[in-house]
Formats: sequence, C-alpha cells, structure tokens
Amino acid sequence: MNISPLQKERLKYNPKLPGMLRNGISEICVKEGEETQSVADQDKIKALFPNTYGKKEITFAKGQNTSPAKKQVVGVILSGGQAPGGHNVVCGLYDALKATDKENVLYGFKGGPSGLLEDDYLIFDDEYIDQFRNTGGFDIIGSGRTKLETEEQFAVAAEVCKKHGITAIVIIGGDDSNTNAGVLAEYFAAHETGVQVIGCPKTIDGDLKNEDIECSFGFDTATKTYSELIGNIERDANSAKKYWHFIKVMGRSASHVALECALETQPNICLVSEEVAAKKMSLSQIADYIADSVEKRAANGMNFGVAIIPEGVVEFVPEFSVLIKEINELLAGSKAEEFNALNTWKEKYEFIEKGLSSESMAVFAILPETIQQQLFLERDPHGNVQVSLIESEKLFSALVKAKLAERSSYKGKFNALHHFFGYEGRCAFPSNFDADYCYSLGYNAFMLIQYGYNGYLSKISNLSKPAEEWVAGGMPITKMMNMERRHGEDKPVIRKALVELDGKPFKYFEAHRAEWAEKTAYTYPGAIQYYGPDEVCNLTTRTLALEKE
Ligand code: FBP
Repeated sequence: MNISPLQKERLKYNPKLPGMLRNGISEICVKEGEETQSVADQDKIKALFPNTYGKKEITFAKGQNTSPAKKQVVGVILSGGQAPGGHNVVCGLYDALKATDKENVLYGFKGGPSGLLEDDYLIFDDEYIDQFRNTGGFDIIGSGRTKLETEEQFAVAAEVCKKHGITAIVIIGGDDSNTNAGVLAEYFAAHETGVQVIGCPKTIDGDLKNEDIECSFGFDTATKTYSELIGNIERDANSAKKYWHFIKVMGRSASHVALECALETQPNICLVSEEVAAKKMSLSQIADYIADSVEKRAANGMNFGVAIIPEGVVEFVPEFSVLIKEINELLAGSKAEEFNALNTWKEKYEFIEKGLSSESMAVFAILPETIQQQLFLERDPHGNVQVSLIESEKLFSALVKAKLAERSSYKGKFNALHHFFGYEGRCAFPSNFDADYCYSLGYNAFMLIQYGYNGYLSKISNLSKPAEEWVAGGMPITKMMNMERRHGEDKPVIRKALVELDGKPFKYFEAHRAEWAEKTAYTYPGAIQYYGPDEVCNLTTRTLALEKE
C-alpha cells in the first residue's frame, strides 16, 4: 500500500495515556465513587432503567489489578459522522485487550450499528490494526447512521453476541448513539445476556459534553483544521482587500464549532445559533447586524471581511422555523404532486403565496430565489425540507447585499465569496490531543469491561492539563439522561449540550466581537503541528482552555 511520509511517521507515534494507566495492565485498580442520579427526571429514568440506574462513578488508579480472569470477546461499532481519532479508540481498546490476554478477541462490526444486526464483521489482528494507528477516518470498519433502538433490534443483537460468545460491545458515537448504548445495556442486563455495553463520546460537533465529559473526541482536530483554513482565507482577504468571505462550518445544531473557530481566528462576524434563538432574532435583524460591520469597515476603506455562519443557524431563527413547518404542511400528501405538476416557477410561486400565512410569506419573499427553490426541491424521505442543505452562507450574503442597497449611507463595494467547511475536517489526521485522548478512551473502555461495568461511558477528564495528569474512569450513562419529547413521545435521552450564553467561551467572544467586527484583528493559527515544541503540538481548544480557566 502507498502511504504518505506523514502517515508513515504517524504510524510510529506512541499515544500518551493518563499517568494512572501507564504502569501496565497488572497495576490498574478501580476506585468506586458515589452513587449517581440522572441530571433530571430521576423517578422516570430510574423506572425505565431498573438494572443500570444509580450505579457508582468510578476512577482508575495505580494499584493491584483485581479484575477477574475471564476471556473477553469484544465487539466494537463506529456510529454516525466521522470524527478524527476514531481509529485510535479501536487501537487503544485492542491494545488493552491483548495486553490483558493474548487469547482475547476484538470483533469490528462493519458499516455502523447495522453491522451488528447483519452480523457483518471482521476480526482484528496486529497486521490489520497497525495500518490505522493515529490516522483519521473511520475506514477501519466503516460507520453508519442506523439507530439501535427497538426491542427487535436488541433481540437480534443479543443473538449475534451469543453466536460469537461476545462478552461486551463498545459503541463509539454521539449523544443519540450513547443514549441507545444505555438502552441496549439495560436490555442486556434485564435479559441476563451477560453482555456489557460501554460507550465512547464522539462527535466533531462538540455537543456531547457535561460536567463529567469535558469534550467529545474529534472536536479538537476538526476545529483546528477549519481554523487553519479560515485563517488562510483571512490572510488572503487582508492581502487582496476585495472580498467578503461567508464561511459556513459544520455543526448540525450547536454552534460550538463556529464559536471555537471564531476564538481561534477572530473574524469580523460569527453568528451563534443559540444567541439567535435566545434573542429571537429575525433574518432581517441578522442581516442588519452583518451589514453594520460591512458598512463600518467600508467607511475605513476596508471592503473585505470574514463571516462565520454555523451550519444549523436557520433552524434557530424563530420565523424561519415557522416557515419550514408551513412549507412541510403545504406539501403534505397529494399536494406535493399538485405542486410538482406545475410547469413554471411563476405558477409554483403563486401556489406558495396562496398556501402560506402572510407572516411566513413575508419571510419567504425576502429570500433569494435560489434559496426559495431549494426549500421546495430538497426533501427528505418523509417529505420534509432538509434544512441542513440550505446554503445559509449564500442566504446571508444575499440578504446583506439587499440591506446595503437600501442604505444611502453606504458607499463601499460588496463582493461576496462562499465556502462550506465540514468534510475537510472530519477525517483529518488526529491532532496529538485527539490521538492521545482517543487511545486513552479505548484503553479505558477495555478496563471498564474487564472490571465488569455495564451501561458506562468511558471517561477521561482533566483534559486541559498534560496527559500525565488526565484522570481515567467511567460514568453510568443514565447519569447524563433526562426525558425529552421526541416524535410525539417522552423519551429518555442524553441531554445535548448547546453553547451556553453565560459560559466563558461565549463571554470571551461577546467581549471582543465589536472590536473584531470593525477592525482587522485576524489571527492565523496555521496547520496542525504533530511534531515540535509542546506549545504548538499539544494545544487544546480555546473552548476547553477557557472553560477550565
Ligand atoms: P455526528 O453527530 O454523527 O457526530 O455527526 C456530525 C456531523 O458531522 C454534523 O456536523 C453534520 O451536520 C452531519 O454530521 C453531516 O452528516 P452526513 O455526512 O451523514 O450528512
């Protein structure tokens, strides 16, 4: 196989473990902490999870390993969107499993949770796994978005585990996948299958975190990759001085990615969806806010700038959500056929005008025609508008252009360029932080299995400190749960962490953004460094550093 010089070097990198896991398997003991409660709705969650609720938090420490000698056959699944470091979770898991007993076996279920249901797997060996150490991507076994959530699926999973003698399943995923890991753990316990389930916190979106989980893996590398690109664009903007760049960054709903990139690069504008929702901002208000920056900069001869737009922002604009709901209703059932049978956009526009409320029509009318058409073209299998496909970077630049045209005070030039950064970062070579963090999560997941825990999330904390000082342990998944309304039903789920408007990262941004909007205060983070001084190659995110200040 042809591999790049960097990959060749990265294969040799030795990921750092927390100090307490470094002395070898025989010297890892467990310390049990307090019994836990769910973050809310304790009675309901307890009733739904009679076998896995209220368990103790645990930490590992240096000391005599007292885990029972037992052959372990473990299955691992990668679930959802790719995040840098996933391969190292599998490597850490494999290394701990083999260091404990050479006879232990690791199965990898292919293509996400469906691999478990379809019994589609490979068995890892040294030769295979060694090609993936410290590399990005999930191609080691593939990933998928099938949800493991029904009793029927759990029964199939139990059968597959029984067939192979599997003693534990490790699910590497985001909030939904770990919620399902918790439900599966409860099912396995209730049915006395003897199979344990351990989760690992993954997602570049950074929205799987709480007082126990300091960050999900992949966020560090993905945001560093986007920040490098944004910094390069800022420098280009400041060199050519002729374009406004509208840059959409991934993050399905939370704005952690956009905010972290803003803290790293100090752009002129960064929208934060959670603030848009809290202030109930309209599209017009957002456009005015950006146009103010364009105008002030133009008055100082700066007809250029950079604006970061979080992927999910339009869903947080209250009037836009109403518009989407009305469009979904307008095209429900046979009405979609009626609409599609119309030949021209003019006829379709009249149909829309008749069907929408006057408030929603007013919002629809100000959208650029390409976005209007997108709202009617891109439908998901249930016939709903796919909001994530809306090109919000183009939407906002068009709205800003229209605002500027209305302003007699504005005398500048406004030429916009558009970018979307998402896939560029999801499979990057993991930063040293993610390589170390992920390897530790996997290694630690095996220790949880070995000590018999079920329904736990692998937890590594104290992450803003050097790896030597990281703390390894586990927390019951039920501790992170509350009840939420999903598809018309109350369901136990892990609470998604949105950007907190009173949190330190947002407060820092808020205190500086007026200056950044007017001046050129760009910072250029450059590429991720894998080798070199600690100050550049072992950096955590600004978000984590500010949260732990
Ligand atoms: P996860 O929540 O599964 O980690 O995925 C995150 C994400 O990268 C989002 O930022 C993005 O909106 C989404 O996945 C895109 O997923 P897909 O490529 O499957 O459409």
